[in-house]
Amino acid sequence: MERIRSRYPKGRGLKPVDREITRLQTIRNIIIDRTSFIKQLVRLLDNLHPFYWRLIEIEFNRDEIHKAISCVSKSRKLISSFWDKYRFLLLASETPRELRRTSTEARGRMMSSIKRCSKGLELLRSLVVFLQHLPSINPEIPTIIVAGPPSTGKSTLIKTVSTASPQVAPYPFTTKNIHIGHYTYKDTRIQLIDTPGILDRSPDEMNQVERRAVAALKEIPGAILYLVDPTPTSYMPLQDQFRLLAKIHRYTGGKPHYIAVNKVDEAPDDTLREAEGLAKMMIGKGLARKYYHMVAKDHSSASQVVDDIVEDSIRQAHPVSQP
Ligand SMILES: Nc1nc2c(ncn2[C@@H]2O[C@H](COP(=O)(O)OP(=O)(O)O)[C@@H](O)[C@H]2O)c(=O)[nH]1
Ligand SMILES: [Mg+2]
Repeated sequence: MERIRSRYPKGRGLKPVDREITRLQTIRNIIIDRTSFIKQLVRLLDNLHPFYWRLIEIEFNRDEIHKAISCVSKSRKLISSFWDKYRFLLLASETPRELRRTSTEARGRMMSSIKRCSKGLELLRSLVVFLQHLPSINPEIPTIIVAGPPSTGKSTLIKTVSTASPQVAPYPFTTKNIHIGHYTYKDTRIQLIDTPGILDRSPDEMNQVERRAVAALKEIPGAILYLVDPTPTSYMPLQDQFRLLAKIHRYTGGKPHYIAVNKVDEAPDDTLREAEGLAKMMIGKGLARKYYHMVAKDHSSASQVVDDIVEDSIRQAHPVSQP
């Protein structure tokens, strides 16, 4: 509305009828121009992966989004049809009074048709801003989501195996970041995701937003790699590390889970044996498929684990098509 006011042509030197037509055209152009994002937005939302929808739905109501879009689309059509209709009525006006009356009516109808959508436009504006700040996770490619208590070596693993340094992106609606690394196994491009502060603690301790942000990860195809730390300086006792896996599993279920007992270069033998026993128990309970020993700092050890997970889970679910 401000834009319309500031760009409203004075129409000096024009015939009254031309002046009114120019004014109407200005209103039409501004509204159509400023709402043209709607087409792109519709195309984008139509093809949006469920992962991103789940994130959107943490803050936005899907029905309200669709209502806002339909309001704006309808208003755009109406405004175009008003323009078609009223420019002829303006030309056909026989008296200055009729010209003024027709012009006022035309402007009023255009403005009110878009004003009806002002709440919706507000909503769509924040949606667009939200979409622009989404982390660049590609939910179409096989993904290993790295989970586990703090200091178990998640970031180290991703750094060791990634072809480039991992990207860090804010995770919507949380204060947390998401780290994304890339890896290629034979012809398969793999994405590795680390979510510090999210998959490293019990969902019981999370607020609702964080829990829903975790739940959104369910929509990404792939596997969960759960790291444990069997060294004496671990962040939490070994038993608790495995208990946490069981808790997280409720939120990440549906994907194959793998356990990597990390830092075996520094782990005492008895703790390693204990970790092995606990890992087997988890597999027995159906909470994990396999377990590995790993040294995340070591490239060959880390990539062996990742390769095996790819072999075991991801390639079956996403067969690589022949070129
Ligand atoms: N000895 C040893 N230390 C490791 C290994 N992997 C990671 N670390 C160390 O463990 C600490 C925590 O690792 P980090 O990757 O930050 O853990 P995160 O909190 O799970 O991301 C760091 O000091 C790493 O250097 C490993 O395989 N062996
Ligand atoms: Mg980390």
